[in-house]
Amino acid sequence: FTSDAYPNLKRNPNFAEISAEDVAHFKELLGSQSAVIDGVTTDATDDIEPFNSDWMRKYRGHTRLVLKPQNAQEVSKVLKYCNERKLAVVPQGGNTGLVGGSVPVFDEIVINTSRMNQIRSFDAASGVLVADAGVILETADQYLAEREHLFPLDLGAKGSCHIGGNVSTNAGGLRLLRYGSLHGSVLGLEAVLPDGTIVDALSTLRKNNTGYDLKQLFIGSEGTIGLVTAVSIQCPPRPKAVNVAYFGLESFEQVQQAYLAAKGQLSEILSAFELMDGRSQKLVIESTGNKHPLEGEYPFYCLVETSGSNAEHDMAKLESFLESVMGDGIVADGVLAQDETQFQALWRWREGITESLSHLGGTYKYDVSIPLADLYLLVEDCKARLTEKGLVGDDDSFPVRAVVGYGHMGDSNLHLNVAVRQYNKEVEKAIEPWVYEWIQKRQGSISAEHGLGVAKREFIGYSQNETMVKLMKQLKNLYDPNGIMNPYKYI
Ligand code: FAD
Ligand code: 2HG
Ligand code: ZN
Repeated sequence: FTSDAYPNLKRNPNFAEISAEDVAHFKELLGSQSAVIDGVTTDATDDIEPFNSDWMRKYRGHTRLVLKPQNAQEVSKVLKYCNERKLAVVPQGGNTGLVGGSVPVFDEIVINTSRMNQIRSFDAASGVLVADAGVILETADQYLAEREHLFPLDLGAKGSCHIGGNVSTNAGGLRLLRYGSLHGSVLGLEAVLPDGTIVDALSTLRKNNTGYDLKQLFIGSEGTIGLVTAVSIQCPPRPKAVNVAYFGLESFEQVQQAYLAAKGQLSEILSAFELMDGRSQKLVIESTGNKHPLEGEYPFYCLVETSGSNAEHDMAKLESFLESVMGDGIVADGVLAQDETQFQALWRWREGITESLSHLGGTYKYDVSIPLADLYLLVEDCKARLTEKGLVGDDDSFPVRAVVGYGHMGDSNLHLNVAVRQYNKEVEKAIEPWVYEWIQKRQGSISAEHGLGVAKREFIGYSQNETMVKLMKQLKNLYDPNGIMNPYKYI
C-alpha cells in the first residue's frame, strides 16, 4: 500500500535522529518505571505499528518512539527538549484522520494524547465543558448525556477520535448544520508550543474581545504550530426528541428541492440533512448484509434528522414534511424511524459508508465544498472521466471498483470516493490534478472538513492564493521556527 505514498518527500537532514540518550531522557521525564512502560514505547515491534499506520492503511511512517504524556507540563518538557535537539514530532489523537496527517512520514516522534483523558469540569448553567485533549469524543458525549447536554459535534469515528484531534482538524461532522463549526463552539484551549511555552487560553467565556483571538489558529492547524492539551467548549442542552427520516429520490434536482423544503418546513428543529448516492448504499448492503429500508432502488437517498423538545410535535412536523415532499413528487419513497433501534439503523446507512468502502481495497478520498447546484456533478464527471479512460468496470480487470458520492448536503460538502482494488498510480493520475482544477473553477474548497495533512499538501494552491499561503508560512515560522511540529504536512 505504501511504498510510493510519498514519492516527492525526502527526510529533512536538519532533524536529529533519536539516540539512546534521548530515550533515556524521555523515560526520566515521563515518570517512574511503571508509568514509563505505558509512557515510552521503544520497541519497533507490532506494538508500535498502529501508531505508524493511518486509519485507511494508506500512509505509513517509521517512528521508533511513541510518547504518551499525561498533562501540559509533561508535553512542555518533551517539546522543549525536542525543539532544542531538533527532533521532529507528530501530535496524534485517535488516529482516525483521513489525510495522513496523524502518522509520521519518516522517523518523527509520535506524541499521543491518549493518557490526557480527564474531564476537567462541566457547568450546567452555561453548558461549558472543559476537558483534556485525549478524551474520546463519544466518552465526552456520554458524560454530557448524563447531564442532559450534548457535544456539539458528531461523526462516524466518535468511538475512537479525540476531542483534541477534532479541534486540530476543525472536524465538521453530521450536525454542523445545526450546531455550527468548532470555530464558534470552542471557547478556549490550552496548547503547548514547540519551545515549551504553555498557552493558557482556556477561557470559558462566550464573549471576549480582548485582542487577537489566537485560539482560532489552533483550530484546524493539524498539529503544525503546537499541541493542544485541553479544550473548553460550549455544549447545548440535549434535545429531548430526536427523529429521523430516510428517503429515496430520482434526481439531484429533487434532492435540492427536498433540502429547500426541509429548511422551510422543519426550520428550527432541522438538525441534519445528509446525502447518499445509490452506489454508496449498495456498498453498505454488500458489506453489512442488512436489508435496505426502502423497497425500490433510487439514484439518491437523503437522511433528515430533527432535534427538538417535543417528540409528538416534531414527529408530526416530520411526517407532514414527508407527506408534502412525496405528494409534490419530489421524494419517491420514504420511512420514519419509529423507535431508537430504527433511528440507529437508519443512521448506519449514512455513517457506515466510509467503513464499507474500506473493505474494497484502497480509496481515493476527495472532501470538497462546492456550490450546492454543482455538488453531485463532480461525481458524474469523475465517473465519466474514469470510464472514458477504461479504468472502471465490473470485473477484476478494471482497477476502479466504485465511484461514490455522499456527504453533508446541508453544508454543501461532498465526499467523492473512488474505491480501487489497490492503490494505483494510473487511477490517481486520471483524477489528480483534474479534480482540483474542477473544484477551483467553481471557487470551491479542496478540503471542506478533513484538512490537508500529507495527502493534499501539494494542492493548497487550488483553494488558497499566494498571499494566504505566504501568511500561513509566516505564522508557522513564528510559532515553530525549527519546523519540528508535524513536518512534511501541509505547511
Ligand atoms: P488524528 O487522526 O489523531 O489527528 C488528526 C490531525 O490532527 C493530525 O494532523 C494530528 O497531527 C493532529 N492532532 C491530533 N491531536 C492533536 C492535538 N492534541 N494537538 C495538535 N494536533 C493534533 N471528519 C470530519 O470532519 N467529519 C466527519 O464526518 C468525519 N467522519 C469520519 C468517519 C470515519 C469513519 C473516520 C475514520 C474519520 C472521519 N473523519 C471525519 C475524520 C476524522 O475522524 C476527524 O478528522 C477527527 O477529528 C480526527 O480526530 P483524531 O483524534 O482521530 O485525530
Ligand atoms: C463522513 O462524512 C466522513 O462520513 C468521512 O467525513 C468521509 O470517508 C469519507 O470520505
Ligand atoms: Zn464528512
